[in-house]
Amino acid sequence: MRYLTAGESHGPQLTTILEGVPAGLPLTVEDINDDLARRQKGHGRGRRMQIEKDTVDILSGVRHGQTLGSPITLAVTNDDWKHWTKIMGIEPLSQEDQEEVKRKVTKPRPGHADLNGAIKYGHRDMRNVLERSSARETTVRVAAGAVARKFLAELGIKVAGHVTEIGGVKAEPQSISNLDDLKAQTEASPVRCYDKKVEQQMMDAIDTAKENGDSIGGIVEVIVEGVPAGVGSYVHYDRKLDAKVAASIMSINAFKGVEFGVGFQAASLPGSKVHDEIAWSEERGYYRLSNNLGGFEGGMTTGMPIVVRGVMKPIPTLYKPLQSVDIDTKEPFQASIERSDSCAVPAASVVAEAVVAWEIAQAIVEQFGQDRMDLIKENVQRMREHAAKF
Ligand code: EPS
Repeated sequence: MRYLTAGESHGPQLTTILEGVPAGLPLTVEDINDDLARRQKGHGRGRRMQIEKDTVDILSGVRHGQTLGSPITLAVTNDDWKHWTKIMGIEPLSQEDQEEVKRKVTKPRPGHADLNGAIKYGHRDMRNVLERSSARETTVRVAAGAVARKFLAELGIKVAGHVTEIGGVKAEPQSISNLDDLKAQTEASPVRCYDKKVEQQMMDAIDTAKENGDSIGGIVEVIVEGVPAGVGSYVHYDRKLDAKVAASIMSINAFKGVEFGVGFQAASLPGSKVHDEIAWSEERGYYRLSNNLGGFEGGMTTGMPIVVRGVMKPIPTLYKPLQSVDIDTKEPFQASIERSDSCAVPAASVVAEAVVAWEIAQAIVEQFGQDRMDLIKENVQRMREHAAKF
């Protein structure tokens, strides 16, 4: 399976085409709209989210509520487009419009794609960069991920994401034994955090950042339960599933690092405190006595929950001026921007769920059969039985 996305932040719509989704998967717009609505929420979002009411149109690949195996096209309309029809118009500009649209973006924001993208593609108007590098694009990645989540649910695999840290305020670590409970708790939280004790502190940190014209980042965690052991491979660098999951997290706008299980703490722990001891029971088959490695050994799943975290830097579009250089005049200036989110970590946890769900679904389709949902189900079941008896 693979997908491409297209669309500018203030263009008419965002589109994704999903290729290779097996035939026979039940799919409706509700399956996708639920996740789109979840991505729009979160304390710290800016005014744009009041303009948009993200819902999907399924334009191909589904008939009578079932996938066909043909490419699935998903589209989300940008409601803000109506305010940008001239600036973002598709047709060449008329003489009179040229004056209005002349306001080129020549002042790159530190930390954003603006300057490097402009140098790379030769754009003297950096709007040509920022429109596509905007995190608005994650809308359709969440739509693609919702399809993957539906596929995984058919195989008894659950995916949940949550926020563990915002602006230095950390949730108390607790062992998570039930993803449905986690989902219920975090769904009710404006910062998607299970720890009620720090929720308010996180919101205060966001409010303070906003008052100061600043932004803050944080850490999100995604947990995937029910993946059979042995998905992925150790035989080649590009078949290691943990590497693919890591890349998917790093591909989310503003993400700067990834860890699995105990992650970077492993640097300071002895091997005896890191490696998960192996046990076997009639009921569970093989399992680990701990899950410090976050569900991966040797690029393959262990059958334990996958636990992956990503760190998001503060959003670089700030009200607080930062030093930069105008690309036309080469004069230094203090960048000051009008509209942005002060924190999008809660929304990013929904995006992280989506990209991880896609990678796991893609690995399963590749390993257990490509075309038909019924055959994939049988093959996954066979693999589970094989692992239990092994
Ligand atoms: C973004 C800037 C803001 C965010 C946007 C990402 O949009 P605008 O420039 O229209 O105010 O709201 O995120 C979304 C629109 C979204 O759907 O998540 C940026 O510069 O990356």
